[in-house]
Order: sequence, then C-alpha cells, then structure tokens
Amino acid sequence: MDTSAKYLFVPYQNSNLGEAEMLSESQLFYDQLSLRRSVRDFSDRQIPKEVIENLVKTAASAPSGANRQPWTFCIVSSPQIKKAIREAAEKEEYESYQHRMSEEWLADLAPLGTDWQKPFLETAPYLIVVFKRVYELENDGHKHNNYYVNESVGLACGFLIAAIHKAGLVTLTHTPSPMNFLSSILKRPDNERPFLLLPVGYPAKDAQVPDIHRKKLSEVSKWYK
Ligand code: IYR
Repeated sequence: MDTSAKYLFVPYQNSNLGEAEMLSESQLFYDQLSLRRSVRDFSDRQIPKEVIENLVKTAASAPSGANRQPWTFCIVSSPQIKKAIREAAEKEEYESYQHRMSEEWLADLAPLGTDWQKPFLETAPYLIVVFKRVYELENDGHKHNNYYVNESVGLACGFLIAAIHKAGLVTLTHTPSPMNFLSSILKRPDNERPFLLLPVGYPAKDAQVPDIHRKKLSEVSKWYK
C-alpha cells in the first residue's frame, strides 16, 4: 500500500460573512442554543424517520481523529427493545442511587430531582444509543486502532444534541453506569463500546425543567491579549 497517497484537496466552501452578519449570526446561534435544556418528561408523539436521519447525519459530520468516524448510532423505536433497555437501565440505576454513588454526588443531584426511574426510555419515540468504535476489524483480522475516540464521539454527541434542539425536539444525556447491557441488548460487536444514550422526542405538554443558570462569560473564560 502507498502510505504517502494524499486525499485530493479541493477549495474550501466558505460562507464568507461580513462582520455585521457574523455578529448577528453568532448572536442568533447563541440565543437559540442557550434555550436548550435537558428534558426528562417526554411525549409519546411520533417523529418522522427522516428527521432522525437528518439528526444522525449531522452528528456524523463531526470532526474525528484521522477522519476515522469511530461511531455507530443505534436508533431504537421498537417498544420491546425500549422496554428491555429501560428495565436493564433501571436495575443499574437503582444500584447506583442506592449503593454506588457517593453522598456528595447524591447531594449534587438532589436539586435536579433525578432518581433511578427512567420512564422516558419507553415514552420517547426514539432512543439513540451512541457506541464508540475502539478499533476497526480488517478483513485479515487486523485490529486497526481509531484515535481520540472519546473526544471524537463526544464531539459527535454535541452536534447531535444541538441538532435535536434546532429541530424543536428535546433530549437528555442518560448515562446508566455500567452500561454494558446496551451491547448485549443491541447485539453490538466487540469493537464497539456504549458511550451515551439519548432519548429523542417532543417534550410532554406539562414538561418542567429546573430553573438552573449558566456561569457568566467572565467565570468560564480567560482572555490572553
Ligand atoms: N446516571 C444517572 C445519574 C446522573 C448523573 C449525573 I452527573 C447527572 O447530571 C444526572 C444523573 C442518571 O442518568 O440518572
């Protein structure tokens, strides 16, 4: 194999905004994304499959180490599989909330009102279960590593969450721990590990969110001029 072969390089398609437009576009994007909230109360209203396809294509456009795109998005709408995922997740979550999480952790979560029960895993019309691909198995059995897998898949999840919000839908990042049960329920191969579980749907009519606030720009940034 010629390891020096390069991609064909093509002109970058720049959106070429003027400064005024740049200011208004960046403000608009901030205004929109800052309205995003983690929502736990879902409606069972259906979503067109094409919308989910667009969301996943957006996620899969994220940057990744050596462009190896080390992700698989499992899109679950089967009520039986959602039920199996809920039952397994709640079993782990019950253990976590009862025995595994520290007092400090539980105290940090208490104001958010979360607990081991995860009805949204059945109510939401779709669950997107994101798997990271640690390596690719080549035809000759060689395990070809992927790079910066956590960073890459984390970025893809960020794109996915932003796309879900832009579509007027809601999600939350559910992190059952441990979550190997997702590999067995979804019959994923050995090179894939569960990364994040995102229910996707409309918010329930009476959905409520905690009145949290974001840190100020001055608290989260340091400028080096
Ligand atoms: N994995 C649990 C607990 C949990 C942990 C954090 I950190 C949160 O911000 C919220 C919940 C769960 O999904 O409920």
